[in-house]
Amino acid sequence: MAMTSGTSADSPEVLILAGSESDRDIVAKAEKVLQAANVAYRFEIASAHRNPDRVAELAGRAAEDGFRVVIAAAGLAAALPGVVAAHTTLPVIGLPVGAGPLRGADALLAIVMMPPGVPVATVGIDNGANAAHLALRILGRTSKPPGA
Ligand code: AIR
Repeated sequence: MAMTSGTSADSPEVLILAGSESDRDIVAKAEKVLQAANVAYRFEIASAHRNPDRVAELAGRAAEDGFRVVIAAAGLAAALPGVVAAHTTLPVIGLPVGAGPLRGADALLAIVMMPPGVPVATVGIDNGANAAHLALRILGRTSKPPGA
């Protein structure tokens, strides 16, 4: 189901954050995989640069809210996954979005180059499906690649 902000079911285990509504199509690839696996998630738009307090609040209470893993999608100077990881000890999966003139190379490097002790697991540019597959593995669920 498509959500700009909302929850696919009670007690969602996956929190999906995106820096902008413009990241929606990439996030949809992750949602599709989670829906196929029957894993509940909540999706919110929150930008590390435009709404830093909101990001800190969502990430800071994610564990006590019952989430077990966070997927954070952003393009350009994609600070979101790293900032989320700074505010939670939950595993964070960074999803670089291929926005702007550098087509995601900027976001990929920003997301993957985290300082020691504050890890972010990073998937390929625009690879929303792999972000969800990795989340499923962290949750101990099986996920099959297409065609398997
Ligand atoms: N972004 C939003 N706030 C901080 C960043 N890095 C990213 C979004 C999106 C891109 O900037 O994640 O990929 C463009 O956002 P917009 O809202 O201008 O379309």
